[in-house]
Amino acid sequence: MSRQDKNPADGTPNSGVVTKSRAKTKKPAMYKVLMLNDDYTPMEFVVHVLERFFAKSHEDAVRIMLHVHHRGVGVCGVFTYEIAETKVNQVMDLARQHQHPLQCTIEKDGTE
Ligand code: TYC
Repeated sequence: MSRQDKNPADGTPNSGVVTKSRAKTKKPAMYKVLMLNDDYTPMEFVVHVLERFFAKSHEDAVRIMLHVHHRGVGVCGVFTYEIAETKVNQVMDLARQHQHPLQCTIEKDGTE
């Protein structure tokens, strides 16, 4: 029996079973970017925001905008915190530039 076949701690023989140990990687916490309805922001502007900052197709953007319009709130996407925060800032900055009251917030994603 060679040296490698013994447990270095106490010198007892190893089982010979090869086990793989992998460093534990944790998935990052994810955050939903939520869009809120209001009475003044034009529908086309919301669709544009969804296409530009959330890479939605025109059809998806219209669907999400109408969901928010009818239900009051909707999910634009799910991201790590830093990205979610950046998206919210981009949306709010553009809305402010156009003097629309559009509001966007972050909510921690429960699934994970
Ligand atoms: N309710 C707005 C309107 O009738 C449209 C709208 C949709 C505004 C979604 C905000 O997040 C929003 N012009």
